[in-house]
Amino acid sequence: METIYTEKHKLRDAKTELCGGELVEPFERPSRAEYVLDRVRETGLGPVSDPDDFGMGPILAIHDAEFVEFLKTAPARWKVAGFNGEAIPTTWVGRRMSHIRPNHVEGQLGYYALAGETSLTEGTWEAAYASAQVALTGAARIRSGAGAVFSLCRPPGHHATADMYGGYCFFNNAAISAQHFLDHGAKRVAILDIDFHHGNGTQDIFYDRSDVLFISLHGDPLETFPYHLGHAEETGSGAGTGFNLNFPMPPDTPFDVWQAALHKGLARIAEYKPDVLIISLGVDTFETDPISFFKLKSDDFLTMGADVASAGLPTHFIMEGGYDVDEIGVNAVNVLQGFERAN
Ligand code: OKP
Ligand code: ZN
Repeated sequence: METIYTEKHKLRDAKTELCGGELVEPFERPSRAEYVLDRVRETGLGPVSDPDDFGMGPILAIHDAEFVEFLKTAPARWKVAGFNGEAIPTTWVGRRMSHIRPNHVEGQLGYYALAGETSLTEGTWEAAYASAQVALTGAARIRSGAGAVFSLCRPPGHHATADMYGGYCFFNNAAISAQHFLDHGAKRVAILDIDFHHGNGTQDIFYDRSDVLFISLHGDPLETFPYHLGHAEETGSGAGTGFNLNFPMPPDTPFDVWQAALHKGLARIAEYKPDVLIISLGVDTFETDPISFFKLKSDDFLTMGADVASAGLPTHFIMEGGYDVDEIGVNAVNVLQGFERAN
């Protein structure tokens, strides 16, 4: 399986994450992608290629233009405003408050952030742009006939909505890839999100549409990030009713319970008959992930890959989360090897 990768992810190198009232070293750090790349090379998974440049068009097919411009300019504007640290929101649009966009950069952070842990820094926009190009290149490989491809995206994307960033995400790589397939002849795309966290951004982007089936397995939002979306009752709206499927699961969920949900998701995908399957691949379901609460073991990721292969679809793996950095390479590549061995 080919891997798409660029070093430009290193431009996303925040010094701070707001965690438990402290500013800590971000969990979402450059070494994550390095470890995954090392493991891809060590296992001989396949060639590693640079992304092509598809420009802004496919990003703007998903994201609001003013939001994109905000992400690009906010760090410099934050400095001009006289702030010395990294840009972190200090306000929210609370219930019954106005959705008029403020002029001041601090107010715009509150307007565009869906969470407060993610600092905006110089270089973030360029890294997020490159990450989206990695996903688009992976999509193009599938369009030209590859059965599977691994887009080693960083920063991740599944929490980003059309006009909100947060949860370490800026551009929604999976959504950008899905729309790219649809704009090039695909009739139906399924996105299966197996990151520990609910893919609220992807769900939100496609919530009222039937041309993208979104399925997410995740920690129950009553207990964990992103807290405010991801319940089982969320099944889509309007034309999209029935095309959104959530499997929230409680703390300490072991692999057999998780796998039963995976099988239900795969059954729904088989019924939907998509032209292509996108996997939002997070490995923060791992038992020692520092910010998550499932109990999957390294070998379970091999089984998971084999289960995904049983769908028999062209499959675009897009990297999302995973924060036990020492094991992220083994776990992510286990999914890909499990997939390949089953094919
Ligand atoms: C991104 B992805 C740590 C809390 C972290 C944000 C988690 C974002 C996860 N104190 N909250 O889904 O892996
Ligand atoms: Zn996650």
